[in-house]
Amino acid sequence: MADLTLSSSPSPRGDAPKESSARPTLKARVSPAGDHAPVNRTAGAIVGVVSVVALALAVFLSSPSATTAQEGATVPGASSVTATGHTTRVAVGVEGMSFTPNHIEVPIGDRLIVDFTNSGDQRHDLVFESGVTSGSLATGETKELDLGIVSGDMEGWCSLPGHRQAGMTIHVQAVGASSPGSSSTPAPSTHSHDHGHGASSGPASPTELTDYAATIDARDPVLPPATNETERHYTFTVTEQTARVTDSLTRETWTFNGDAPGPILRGHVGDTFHITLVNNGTMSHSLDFHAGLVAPDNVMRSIEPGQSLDYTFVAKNAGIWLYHCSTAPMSMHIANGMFGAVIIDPTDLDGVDREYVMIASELYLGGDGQSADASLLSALQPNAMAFNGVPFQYKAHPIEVKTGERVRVWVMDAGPNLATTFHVVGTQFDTVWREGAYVIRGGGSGGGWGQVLALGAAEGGFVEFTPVEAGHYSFVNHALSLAEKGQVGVFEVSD
Ligand SMILES: [Cu+2]
Repeated sequence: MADLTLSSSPSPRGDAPKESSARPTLKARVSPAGDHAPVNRTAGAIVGVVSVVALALAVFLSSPSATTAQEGATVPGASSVTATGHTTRVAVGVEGMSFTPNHIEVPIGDRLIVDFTNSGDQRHDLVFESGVTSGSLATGETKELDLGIVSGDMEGWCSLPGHRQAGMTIHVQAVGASSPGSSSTPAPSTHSHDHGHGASSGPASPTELTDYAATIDARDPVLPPATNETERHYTFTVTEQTARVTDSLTRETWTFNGDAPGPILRGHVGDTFHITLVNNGTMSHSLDFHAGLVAPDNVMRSIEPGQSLDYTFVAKNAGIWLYHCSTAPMSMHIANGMFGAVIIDPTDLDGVDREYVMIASELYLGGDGQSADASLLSALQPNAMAFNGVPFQYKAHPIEVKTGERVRVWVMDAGPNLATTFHVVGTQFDTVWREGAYVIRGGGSGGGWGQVLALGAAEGGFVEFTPVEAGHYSFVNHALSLAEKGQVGVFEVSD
């Protein structure tokens, strides 16, 4: 069947247009007065020539300059295209976040068929710039993609959010193609799009975010005490939906139980957590509980839409432990909302009057209805920041506290990337507990005082303080450019 012989001809680039004499050829030219008599009249070759001529003419007619401007496009320069009558057939698989192979050389003029098998560990697709697509394939599924007559270099990629940026690209090189007017350097990526807005606020300004936060109910920041059962059962259901960010902007979110962050669980050292993960989304998802000490292999595996898995762990140690989806690219799954926390109380936790939880996270807002912008995400450049999922929500809806009340705030930095330095303006912390240990305890009784709980991505802890005067006490990520993007709220303290 297939002609799997790949051309060994020298580099086609930089050569003047010339016709190969090695094959019986049919030549299609953009010239309206083609004068080349076919020498090989197989039906397939004729169809190929007709379609190539039609395509070339369509491009030529719609944009006379297109034939020289589109490096790497499916239609080559204003030179000849040779239909060979051969078919090149290539099997493509997936390994991690790469296609294997990720580079295919095809003699120009061959018909290319790709047998794409998703041999990865989660759902993927394969899309070519011509529009040919496999659709989303589960692990193990195969789809034949008929790319037609190859008339020039061509790019392909996985279109699931973040997958292309994580490395899932494939390049089809048309061997024997000539590219008049082009240099010998490869065509540049067509998707290195420029985020030239620098320090601007991106698609949602702080004012727009705050105005929108004022129109919705804030997520309740109160952390209820742990209940007394020791066997705890929860179902985490993954869904994908659109969430509003401002009056004029929505984003795609992926969530556990419909909200980002997901459920905040709380228990005691020694409790057993029985989690059932249900994937009601359209792509692969998974779950990683930092609160558990288990081999990741089974419980943290990605599951398919419609599947579920049981994940049991014993909480052996105190902490505010992150959980998150661990399907690649993890940064994308977390940035889209797949994170939360499990709080396991230290055995010597003091009593307080008020107890809150703040989950810090980053938003990489792209176009309306889009999931996180993969370029901003890769560059660690969030354009909005949140406590408990919504930028500015506790600025728009201050948290009410009385003077003299002792306040504890648990803080988890869900990231996915940046640090959180949690500070409450106008207070000092008499107690700071970070990652399993008291850093400061007792304040005035000799234990020192603190101003910040500093947390890297996935770190957590808590602070305790007592406001002594009525007023408005902002709490911020003291990496202040991040506070200004939404990681700011207010304790409204009254007598
Ligand atoms: Cu996920």
